[in-house]
Amino acid sequence: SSESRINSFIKSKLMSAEDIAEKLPEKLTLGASGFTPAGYPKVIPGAYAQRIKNSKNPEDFSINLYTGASTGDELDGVLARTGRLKLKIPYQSHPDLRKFINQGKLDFIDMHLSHVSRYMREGIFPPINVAIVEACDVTSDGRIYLTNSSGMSSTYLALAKDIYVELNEAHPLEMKGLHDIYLPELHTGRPINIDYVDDRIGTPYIRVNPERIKGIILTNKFDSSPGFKKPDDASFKIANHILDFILNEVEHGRIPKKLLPFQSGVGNVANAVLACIAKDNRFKSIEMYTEVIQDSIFDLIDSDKLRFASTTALTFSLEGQKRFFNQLTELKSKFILRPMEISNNPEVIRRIGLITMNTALEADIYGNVNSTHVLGSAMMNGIGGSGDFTRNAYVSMFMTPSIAKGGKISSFVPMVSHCDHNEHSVQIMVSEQGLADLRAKTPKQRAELIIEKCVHPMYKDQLRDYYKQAQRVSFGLHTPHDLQQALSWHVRLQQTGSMHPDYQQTKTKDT
Ligand code: 0RQ
Repeated sequence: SSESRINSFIKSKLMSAEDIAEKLPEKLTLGASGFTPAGYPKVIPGAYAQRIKNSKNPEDFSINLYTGASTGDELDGVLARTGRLKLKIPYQSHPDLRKFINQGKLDFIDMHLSHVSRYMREGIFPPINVAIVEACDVTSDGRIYLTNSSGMSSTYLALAKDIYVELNEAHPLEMKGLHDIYLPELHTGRPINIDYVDDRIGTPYIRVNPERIKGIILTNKFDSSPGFKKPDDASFKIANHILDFILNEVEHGRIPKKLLPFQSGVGNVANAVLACIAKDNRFKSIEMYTEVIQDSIFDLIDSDKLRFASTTALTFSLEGQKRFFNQLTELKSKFILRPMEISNNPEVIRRIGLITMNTALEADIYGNVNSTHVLGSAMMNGIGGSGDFTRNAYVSMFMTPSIAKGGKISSFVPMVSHCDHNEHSVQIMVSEQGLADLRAKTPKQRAELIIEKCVHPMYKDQLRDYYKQAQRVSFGLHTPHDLQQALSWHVRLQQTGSMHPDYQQTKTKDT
């Protein structure tokens, strides 16, 4: 109950959100808890935005916002809409943020999540003056117990001059113990001692000097994660190709019978894979070493297949959060939340050996993947952890529906308009059409496989024609390209609204 949670230390620090907002500097470089809409501060940012709104000189304010990943509207959205947000690091997916970034009004640095902590600690970014974290408990000796995500909190708390805490009583105190906080030393290169997904190497809390905690507010709010969207037909087809592939690898002894831990990105397809594993009797016990766990984990729990899940965030719908809290006693032994420097750490990923599954916006015939930039120029969300996992995976897979926007866009193109994951890191390509195993293949063999297995029938001939033409005019014949035509599909999309030559843009009344 709220009575037992509020110890004398917390009581001595209690403030209102408005009072805290008044104390924050006008030039604010904020390190906030939260990774996806999970475990982020939900009230103080709104109070600060209100202060800016009420101010006679709003242009005196400027905000740099550092988080774990994207967060909820109460942080990312609210601060974006002040118009005073100048810099966002390292990931976002909020429509308002995205709009400002693509209008060129907001700086966004898109980076591998595993690099963020080091860059921050080395002082490469403008220094943090304030950290705000959501916690479920704070002790008088300065132990802070986080909520639904770990993200960057340990780094930001270590670096910030002033610390403010949103003590969120929606989270049971039993959350204490879920986290395993450990930050590798800089420059020493000592091993991070995680050999198995369930190894613990740190503490269940972040310890700070209690004098740096300048204020605490009480809240009682669930994360505003979007509801759980049921996977669509294409996602289930992709999932089934992936399961068949994994079982074939087991048969050939390349993946052990007890499988390898999975990493999976967010979204439709990732959820479908877990739903299919839950239903498929050939899969008995699953481990996850990943950065985001979504509601689809409940399918594995209900089918008694979840052995263990290591993550940096629990991104549950409202129902999912309630269920998790209700079942915390039994579920706690199956989960660890780690700082994102550890959940995404290349050393650990490589040692454990992961099957990674991430989503592409588009891929080219040679297996280069664009996960971030529409038409090479407009930021979607960011690379997030997909690069950390892909590059270091035991088996790295990329999945995408073969077409987007009802067929106006082919997800498979002659040359990607931006490259996040290059041909050297991408091993398996999957669409609802089929799966291409690109390992130990030459570029030309990869092109033939991708065209044959992954491309939608409405774009197959067009891509075959490109590949033939490329072989005729290419400068070199190792990775043939027709440089005049390589980005012509994107140019056509920008000019006509579709990559398909037969598409006639239907003019709307107001154009
Ligand atoms: O837009 O809904 O308006 O039609 O992109 O596409 O198919 O719903 O897929 O939600 O899984 O997102 C790559 C963006 C895929 C995501 C990306 C349009 C499409 C739709 C979304 P509409 P889908 P998803 C874990 C790991 C990078 C970070 C990452 C992502 C919308 O997975 O951000 O993996 N990944 N992190 O219509 C233009 C194309 C398109 C296209 C699809 N070629 N051109 N638009 N769309 N293909 C998470 C973290 O790291 C925190």
